[in-house]
Amino acid sequence: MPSGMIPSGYALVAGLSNTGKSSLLNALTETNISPVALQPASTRMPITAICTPGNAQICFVDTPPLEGRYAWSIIDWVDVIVLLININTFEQDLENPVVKHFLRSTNKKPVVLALGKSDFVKPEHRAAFVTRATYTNQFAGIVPVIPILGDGITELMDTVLRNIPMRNRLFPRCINTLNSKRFLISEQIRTQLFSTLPLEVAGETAVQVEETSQRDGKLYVRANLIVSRASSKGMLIGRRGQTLEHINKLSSKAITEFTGEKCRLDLWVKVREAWTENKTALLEFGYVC
Ligand SMILES: Nc1nc2c(ncn2[C@@H]2O[C@H](COP(=O)(O)OP(=O)(O)OP(=O)(O)O)[C@@H](O)[C@H]2O)c(=O)[nH]1
Ligand SMILES: [Mg+2]
Repeated sequence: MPSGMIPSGYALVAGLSNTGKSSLLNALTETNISPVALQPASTRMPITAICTPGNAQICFVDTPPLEGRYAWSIIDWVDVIVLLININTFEQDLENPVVKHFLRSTNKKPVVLALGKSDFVKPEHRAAFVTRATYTNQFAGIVPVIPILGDGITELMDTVLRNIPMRNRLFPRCINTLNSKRFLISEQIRTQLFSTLPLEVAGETAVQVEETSQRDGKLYVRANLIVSRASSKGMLIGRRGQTLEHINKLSSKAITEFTGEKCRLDLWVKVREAWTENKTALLEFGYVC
């Protein structure tokens, strides 16, 4: 084998909405890079995190739910697919037309089945679920996982690693993500909107990070929350600015946890009428239209 060759490649994390894909990416890469949320379809663009088990490199790609089209579009450039399906519903979910079609589209790439939310099943019963799953498809591995507790993560990592090809290093040693820091910070803020605002308003609010810099030993972030209707502005700000202050507090905490730097966040609310119906604005704010 030529010198310099190491296991280096991409692993796609795919699954139906709210199965725990972002939680899984964070557990695999021991980061908080991908925001986790209670409500479905919270991830809207891929989030990447590169980890280095041993001398290897794996770039995990967290994707929006399979019900959308993003995960499908990158099948061709990944080496392994981790399909995350909840343990309790895996038989029905593997019969779901979207999942079936996705599995047919994987072009013979190795697919590792991760049985998520395994805490819903007693530990002594999990092996039986794995056995049942082996009869459903030709998986490169089947691993029960509980991302929020870290259970099954080492086994899943080993299974993925076995399917990563040997090649020259794909990623420079100094990087741990392919996303920009501004984008990742904007996603941390965007996720907090969903736990604070009515779903409809949160869904129509874009986050645009305008500045990240160092000030007084802290990470300074200035961001705009862009609403699509003037009537939503008041809702975002709240009585005497209380709602905005709450969003600021939650977001600063999330950014600090993600970056490891104490954050000072400056949030501004702006109106851009009907931006959700404007293709240029959608692209500008990072949405696939
Ligand atoms: N009980 C339990 N909850 C989990 C587990 N993994 C994730 N969750 C929870 O499931 C919810 C969704 O988690 P996410 O990681 O955001 O799920 P996702 O698949 O990325 O969601 P979308 O991006 O919206 O499709 C959150 O409330 C998580 O805390 C698990 O193993 N067990
Ligand atoms: Mg997600």
